[in-house]
Amino acid sequence: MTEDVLCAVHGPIGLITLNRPKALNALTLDMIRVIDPALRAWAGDPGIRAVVIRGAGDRAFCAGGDVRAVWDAGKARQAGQGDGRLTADFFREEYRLNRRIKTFPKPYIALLDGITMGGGVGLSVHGSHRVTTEKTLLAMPETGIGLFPDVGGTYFLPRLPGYCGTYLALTGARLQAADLHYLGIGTGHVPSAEIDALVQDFTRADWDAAPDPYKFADDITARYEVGAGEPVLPAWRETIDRCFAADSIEAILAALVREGSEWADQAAKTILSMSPTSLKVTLAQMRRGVELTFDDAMRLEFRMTQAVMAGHDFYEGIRAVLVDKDRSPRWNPAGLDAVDDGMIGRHFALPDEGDLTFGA
Ligand code: QUE
Repeated sequence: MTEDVLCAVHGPIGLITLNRPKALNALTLDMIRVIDPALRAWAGDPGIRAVVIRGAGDRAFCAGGDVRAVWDAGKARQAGQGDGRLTADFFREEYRLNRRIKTFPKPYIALLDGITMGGGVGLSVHGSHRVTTEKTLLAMPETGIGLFPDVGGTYFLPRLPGYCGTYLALTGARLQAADLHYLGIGTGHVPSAEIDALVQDFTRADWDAAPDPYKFADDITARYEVGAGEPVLPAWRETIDRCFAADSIEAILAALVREGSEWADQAAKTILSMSPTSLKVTLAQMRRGVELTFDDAMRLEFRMTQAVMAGHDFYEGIRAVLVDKDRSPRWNPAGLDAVDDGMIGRHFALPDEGDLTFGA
């Protein structure tokens, strides 16, 4: 057992507390292996009316998956030590958990009171409710570590308004609460100082008296509701839709340069710092994702992880961002022109591991 996540019943509420505050509550395989069976049990327990998930500490909901541990396993395997099993098991079980949240038959309320990236987005975006605060900061930053926006990014990003999902996926842009509400990701906004009171209200509420538990969750949140402020995305929305609709990274960059604005120049600069392979794979992923069911999207992502684990940039990205922290990754291939269609296509091919399967 692990203390890194706490699953407890408080009256009608199943409460999940991600409990690695020093690691910004980054999600480990051990934590996944606690959360998934808890959700399965609570789904079938008539005494549980809703699930609330939050992060411990005052900084983060969840900074992502424990990609450092995956990196360690992959590096060890490359050195002929260990079987590297975590490089498949972590993603397989994380994506099954994402699906359990997507299909959870009761209100699932994520309290995004702090940093929410990658795997943390996967623990929240597929549920029914996301409460933001003035501390919420959400991003899908994986192109910066040689990965791609996974945990269901294939499904939810192409379904955001216009081409905002492609913009978020390629640039890893960090969004505050107001923009999350503009995009339809936020479902309520409360002061960070009221989060404990809100949790207590969820646990003390008379859910039996509520005809619609989903509306009831909103009504309880509304007791503390304040305005999330003014979003910044609307000002860039026409630019985003003009530029990020293009069908190649090179064309998106050219469109951004044509805009001739400070904002577009900054977006282009950010994109040029990301893994060229990740960028091209991610754009293909976004375009495929529009037409996929959730399950097909997760199967595709699992395929993509296994190609990434067999490649170079993930190891270099984690080295630069989380291990050496020099923030100077040396991508290989180093330029967009050197990433050919065959390399992209291999990311969507059936891996040795076989496809991701879903049990009962
Ligand atoms: C991109 C990412 C992640 C990231 C940084 C990126 C990510 C992730 C972490 C992270 C942060 C703090 C920790 C930790 C992991 O950082 O997915 O263990 O303590 O989990 O640029 O995708």
